[in-house]
Amino acid sequence: MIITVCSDIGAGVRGADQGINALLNLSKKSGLFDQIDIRECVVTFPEGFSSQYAKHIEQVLNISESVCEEVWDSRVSGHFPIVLSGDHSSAAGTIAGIKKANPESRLGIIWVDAHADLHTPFTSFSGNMHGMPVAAALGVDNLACLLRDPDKMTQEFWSRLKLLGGVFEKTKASDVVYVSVRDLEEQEAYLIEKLGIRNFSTTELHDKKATPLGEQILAYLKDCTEIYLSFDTDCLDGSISKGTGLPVENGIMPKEAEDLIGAILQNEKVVCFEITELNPGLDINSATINIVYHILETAVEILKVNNRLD
Ligand SMILES: [Mn+2]
Repeated sequence: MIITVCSDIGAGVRGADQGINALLNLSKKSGLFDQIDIRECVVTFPEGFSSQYAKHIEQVLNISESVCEEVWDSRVSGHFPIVLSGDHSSAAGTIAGIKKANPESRLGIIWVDAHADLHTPFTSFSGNMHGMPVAAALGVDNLACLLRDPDKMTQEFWSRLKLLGGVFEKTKASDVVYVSVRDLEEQEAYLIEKLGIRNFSTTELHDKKATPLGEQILAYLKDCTEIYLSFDTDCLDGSISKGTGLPVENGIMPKEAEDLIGAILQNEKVVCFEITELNPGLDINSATINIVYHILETAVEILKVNNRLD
């Protein structure tokens, strides 16, 4: 099942909501999603509360609730949801939906991204919500790195975001794996160090090669009963990821991304895959779109072969 989340409200640079249609248009031409159910999350909520500490947080919460419900419904009906989202803030909803469908599960998270997305309204300088979903999933505030003094309303909405899906701590830091995270702010670096989150660097990926690294990541998460794989377009090398809000050098090359995603999706513990932060308005000659579409194609083919996609 495909679940779309056409929102860019959590990003600093707007336009990632168009990335979903770009992928859907290519899929129509090739028939990639023929016979696959496509569901659309509700994203048209009124603007609501917003603050400099957490921009559009009420709308992000409402959209995340909608994502949570769709992913939950998909999981309890026995489907494998591929989530195509605009900005990465939606992942708080995706993770909540997976956990709500199976609260007893030990959920592992593989976060392939240039950024750790580990900020909170207490530590974020920009207040952009797409930098916060991993912190929300872990249920952390990171008060040791207090940079901001969010108002009561912001704190209340943040608490609700952390509690999405009815479970406070959706995953443990030891069950989170970063791949290619390389653009860290000091508050995030502090948490990664303090919580001991494993970050497989781009150099490790280049050296070990993508397929063995994928297997190593799965071995690292061997005690998890379910795994969520999140792919942020900006994990790709800055030279080929112009079509994303925050391109960063020293990233993943297309073939590596395909092989890595392919190796991970072979594991049946993986229950959901998300692709996010594709911004066609910034893309030159559709280079990034074509790369991301090819990764999506690879993922769909593997899941189809394994009879996991319908
Ligand atoms: Mn991200």
